[in-house]
Amino acid sequence: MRIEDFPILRKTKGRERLVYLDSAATTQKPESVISALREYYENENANVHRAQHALAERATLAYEEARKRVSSFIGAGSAEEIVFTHGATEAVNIVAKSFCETLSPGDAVLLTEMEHHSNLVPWQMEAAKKKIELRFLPFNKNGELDYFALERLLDEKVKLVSVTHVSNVFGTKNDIPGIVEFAHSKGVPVLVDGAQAAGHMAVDVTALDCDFYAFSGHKMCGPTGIGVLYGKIEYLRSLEPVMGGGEMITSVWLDRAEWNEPPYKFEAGTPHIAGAVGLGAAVSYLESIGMDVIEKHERELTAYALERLSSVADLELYGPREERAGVFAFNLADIHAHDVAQFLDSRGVGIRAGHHCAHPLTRKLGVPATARASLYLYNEMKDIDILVESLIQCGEFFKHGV
Ligand code: C6P
Repeated sequence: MRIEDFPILRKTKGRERLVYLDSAATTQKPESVISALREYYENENANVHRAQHALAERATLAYEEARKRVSSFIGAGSAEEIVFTHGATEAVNIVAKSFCETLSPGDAVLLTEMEHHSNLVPWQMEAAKKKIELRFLPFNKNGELDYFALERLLDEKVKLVSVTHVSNVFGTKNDIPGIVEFAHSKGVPVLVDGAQAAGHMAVDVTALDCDFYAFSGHKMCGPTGIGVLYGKIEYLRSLEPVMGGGEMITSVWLDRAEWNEPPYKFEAGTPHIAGAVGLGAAVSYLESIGMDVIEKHERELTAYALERLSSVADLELYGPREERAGVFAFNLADIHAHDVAQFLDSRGVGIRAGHHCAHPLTRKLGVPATARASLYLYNEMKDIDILVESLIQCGEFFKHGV
């Protein structure tokens, strides 16, 4: 719908334009984000919160303005609740490291079997250090969480739940309000990994009532290297910082230091200022279209893709048939997913193949890898037609060699 806003998508390969179906890995950037980065470096570049000169003031204003935009975009209570990070991965690591410091041996953290490594490995690292038990909510054959198992798994040992909003393999939209309500009824806070949700659907952390929400700018039209940890202010105030350095302190002596207020307490060192400005521009871009419009567009594309993909012979599609995002992991006959991706690339269609940084999920499916096509606001029905035609050709090619 908005291809003309994205310079990289306006380019053509031969006579054809690229059909980009790898937005779950990273999204393309609109002109307005690219020019915000350029504008920042040309007119405002300086370090933030440090110097008294005019440029430093402009840079600080731009950085803090971006924080306010992000805060309002996700419905946070205030900009203090927005910590800028490198991405969703760093955001989860901050909570894992800091929160697990408050736990005792024998305490448990509840995750799910469909987590991306970013919401699994940080917990494994802390669990090993602190002798914390990790528990996993299982998924069923449709790639949906077994919510009945919550009753059994979420007992008094569990001190935190951390779950993905949308699966980066199945496209499952998890019932976050239900999980939060149940966890809170037991006094347990919830971290949501929103890497595949933010920028695709309207996210309101206040309505979700989650305690932490992590996401990456580059998956929602923003630059790489910038992301967000939203945390309820009471948690950000009480948790200890995990990285020391400039910016995160108010006073330092040779033997000790006093921490700054949140969010600065969690932003040690010079931040990715231009990245934050670019993320602010991405938020403005998405808001100018309207998150409801984006969500509707993706819902229509997803329904169309489900229908078209089901017509491809020998294609096994993973994940739910309903209530899912535009992320489609599949295998085609007995052709290796990497071969499928390579064949499609030769037709100008970019998809991803592999384990999608979710080894335990892929292992449970019993396959070495899956191919994955993922959609965003700039995709059209025609892209899905091209994907399906290319998959049919791929099947024929590997069957008959033509
Ligand atoms: N998934 C994918 O192709 P970073 O790398 O920090 O921006 O995002 C990590 C991350 C966390 N959670 C989920 C659910 C994710 O999907 C991702 C990133 C990409 O699926 C790259 S592996």
